[in-house]
Amino acid sequence: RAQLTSAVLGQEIHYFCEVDSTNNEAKKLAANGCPEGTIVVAETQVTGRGRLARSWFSPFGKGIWLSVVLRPPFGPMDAAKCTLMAAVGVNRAINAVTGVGCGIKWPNDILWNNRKVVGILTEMSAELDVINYVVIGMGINVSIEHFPSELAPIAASLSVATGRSISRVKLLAAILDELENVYVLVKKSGFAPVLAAWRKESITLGRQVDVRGFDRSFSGVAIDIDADGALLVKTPQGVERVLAGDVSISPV
Ligand code: BT5
Repeated sequence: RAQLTSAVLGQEIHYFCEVDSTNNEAKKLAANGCPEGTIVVAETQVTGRGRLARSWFSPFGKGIWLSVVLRPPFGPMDAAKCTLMAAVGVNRAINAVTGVGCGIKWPNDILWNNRKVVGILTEMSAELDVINYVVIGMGINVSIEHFPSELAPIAASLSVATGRSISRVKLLAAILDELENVYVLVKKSGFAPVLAAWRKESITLGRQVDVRGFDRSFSGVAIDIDADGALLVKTPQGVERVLAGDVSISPV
């Protein structure tokens, strides 16, 4: 705590050596009324999760496995944009602390050299049109040198990207600072400025993409995100709007 400079995020810290998933712990704490800004960090996760019941590789001491509890004053429709907001904050912190050039892939990945260094999983609890809490889970690969074979071609860590060791405490402090900055900005001015920042840091826009949605698949050029954070993809049939799904970027 002494090394953190954020005002609200990280005021309450729950640190675990081992946990099932920091998002699960954060959701329990949030449901029990923990204050906004409470964070959960762990050295390793036994069942770290991605979206759609995928697993997240979280080796001991080699990453920042982090969840942040927010109690935002906006409605459930805006929760998906929290992922984009978090991506902007984390990307800024990474680029500031490590100097490595990372970019954001819609909606929830930060990539270096086409390899994933960060995944973000936002989960929410809401009643009618009021958000009870949002948990933003972030997995940041800091010093993983060896990935399991299925991840080796698609994943990377920051120490490998930069060729030097990275202080997890420094990076965590920067992430909480930057996340707090973007969150304060959203509360003050709405999502438009943060979505504008997202566009600048995106590596998806302007690229040929393959979209695998829940019920459809197609290809086209990613041209923009709209005010809801949905990806707009231009296809020969017209512009398709993708609110959730997986996108792969075709090699140039
Ligand atoms: C994500 O899902 O990228 C969200 C990951 C969120 C992880 C954090 S860690 C702290 C918090 N607690 C949790 O339990 N989760 C959050 P998705 O877009 O569905 O991507 C998942 C896919 O990424 C997997 O199917 C693998 O292909 C790949 N993957 C798994 N572990 C990885 C890693 N460490 N680095 C890079 N890619 C990985």
